[in-house]
Order: sequence, then structure tokens, then C-alpha cells
Amino acid sequence: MQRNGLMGLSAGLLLAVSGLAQAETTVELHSVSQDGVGDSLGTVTAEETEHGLLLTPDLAGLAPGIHGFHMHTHASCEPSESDGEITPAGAAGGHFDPQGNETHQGPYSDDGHLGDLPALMVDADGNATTPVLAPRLTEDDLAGHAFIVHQGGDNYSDEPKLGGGGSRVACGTLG
Ligand SMILES: [Cu+2]
Ligand SMILES: [Zn+2]
Repeated sequence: MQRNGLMGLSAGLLLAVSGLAQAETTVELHSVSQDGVGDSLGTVTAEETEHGLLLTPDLAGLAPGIHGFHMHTHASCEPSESDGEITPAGAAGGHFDPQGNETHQGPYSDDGHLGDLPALMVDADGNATTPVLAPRLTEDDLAGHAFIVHQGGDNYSDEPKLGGGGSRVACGTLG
């Protein structure tokens, strides 16, 4: 009796541990330019919490300041070309928008792109380590897309275009 009880307890613990492991995804981000995908800049870890998806960056080599941060549609960080113009990580497509809202509203509105994430803070040394919370996302939303960090900030509106982030400077694909 006691032996069965202990076995049941260990099975329960194993389930709990594997459940935790599945609720966390770590993705490596690389610098991107018109030449393609460059060096690794570190990682972003996504962890499901009762408040939403907690995204913890461990990135280096970015310009100090606020950077727009989004989940883009496709799992590619390759450049794209249109009318002779090369866009870094353009193959990632636009902001993930499964509801077809076609408007950039940031992470706290249900009316915009689902891929709109909170902007990342990069310190004076070029490191980003402060976690941000994406309340509308779950871990199940991640696969098949890409995280992108932009050169500029993000005012969570369509003016200026896509919040004002401008060029894509870092990218990581989500299995
Ligand atoms: Cu973006
Ligand atoms: Zn957007």
C-alpha cells in the first residue's frame, strides 16, 4: 500500500515537471541586415503565466533605448526584395494578425495585431534583460512565427507606421 502510494506521488511529480517544461520556450535572436542573418544577440524566453505570456530577454549588442518588439507572421529571418528594395528579415512578413484586424494597437488592445508585443528596454550598455508581459498571447500561439526587434520605439498606433519602429534589427524564428 505504502509503495503504491509513493509510486503515485512520483508519477504526479513527473507530470508536474514535464508540464512546467512545456510551458516555456526559448528562442535565439540574431542580428539581421540587408545582407541576411548575422550573429546571435542572445535569447528571449517565453513563459506562460496566469497573467499572459511573460517574455524575458537576455540580449546584448542592441542600441540603447526603447525598441519595438513584435511577433511577425512567418518563421523566417531572411531578407526580402521588392522593387529592388531589400528589407532585413522581410521574409518574416508583417505583424501576426490572425483576426485580420489590420491595425497596430500594441499589446493591450484586442482590436489590433495579435503579434503586437510590449516594447523592449535596452540599457546604456546595449543589453536587454527586463521582462515584458504579453497578456493576449499563450505559448500555443508562438509556433510558426518569428520575434522581431526594431531599430526604433513603438507608440502602439498606426501613426507613425507600425508604431514607428522602422528597420528590423534582430530576429528569431519560433519552431
Ligand atoms: Cu515588428
Ligand atoms: Zn502591429
